[in-house]
Amino acid sequence: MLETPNPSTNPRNLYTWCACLVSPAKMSKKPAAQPTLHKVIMVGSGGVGKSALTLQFMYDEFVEDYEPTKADSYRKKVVLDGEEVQIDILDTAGQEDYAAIRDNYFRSGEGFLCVFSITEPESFDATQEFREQILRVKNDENIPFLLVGNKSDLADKRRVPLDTCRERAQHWQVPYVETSAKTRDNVDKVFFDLMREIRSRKSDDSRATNGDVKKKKGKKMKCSIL
Ligand SMILES: Nc1nc2c(ncn2[C@@H]2O[C@H](COP(=O)(O)OP(=O)(O)OP(=O)(O)O)[C@@H](O)[C@H]2O)c(=O)[nH]1
Ligand SMILES: [Mg+2]
Repeated sequence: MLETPNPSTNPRNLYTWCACLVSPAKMSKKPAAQPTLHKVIMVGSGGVGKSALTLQFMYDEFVEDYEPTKADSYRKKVVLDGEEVQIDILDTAGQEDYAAIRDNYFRSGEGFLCVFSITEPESFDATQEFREQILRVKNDENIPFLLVGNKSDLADKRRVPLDTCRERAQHWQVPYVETSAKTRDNVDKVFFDLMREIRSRKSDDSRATNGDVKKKKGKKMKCSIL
């Protein structure tokens, strides 16, 4: 039969009992630092492969069936250039029925994978609208953003010329990458490249903020002398 430790009679049990109540993490003064979180949003028309890319990245599997998404979110720890970080992926709905709720989702994003299918010119045209909506909501021309031409395995069904895709990306001054959620080609690349852009953006922002704080502090001191 198992005995309940009695701290009053056995000093060894006292230690065990205390250890049960207070976990080592709580006993230490500094809480363990959480890995940096990078928030990525998948955007693009219905059926272009946003969910397939996300699921391939998350679980290394390709889903053949098409089930339109409402909104799904995923989180995973990854190692980005030697640093452990967390990626948070919000896979949004491409179907027009859900267009009205996009603003709210876009607001929370730190970086965007704007996906179209190289087999479907309408989905390429739609990237223009997605980009405009993102810039409007984020109010930031330099928001981390990749243009992604998916379904590169279907080269014989290609209907958006490579040059046209590159031109648009060049015009927007964003990277252009072709992926296949089916073969996994460039899947890791687009998520990792975007995280690098987000990381570099965050470090620029924090430098700018520190600069502002110093400036403000300087101004404050001047005022107090006057
Ligand atoms: N051959 C091929 N098929 C793909 C690829 N990516 C996605 N598909 C297929 O395209 C269909 C639509 O993919 P989804 O990932 O569900 O599309 P989605 O962009 O998430 O669509 P919504 O959720 O409606 O916005 C599915 O049948 C997928 O299997 C790809 O790279 N190659
Ligand atoms: Mg989907």
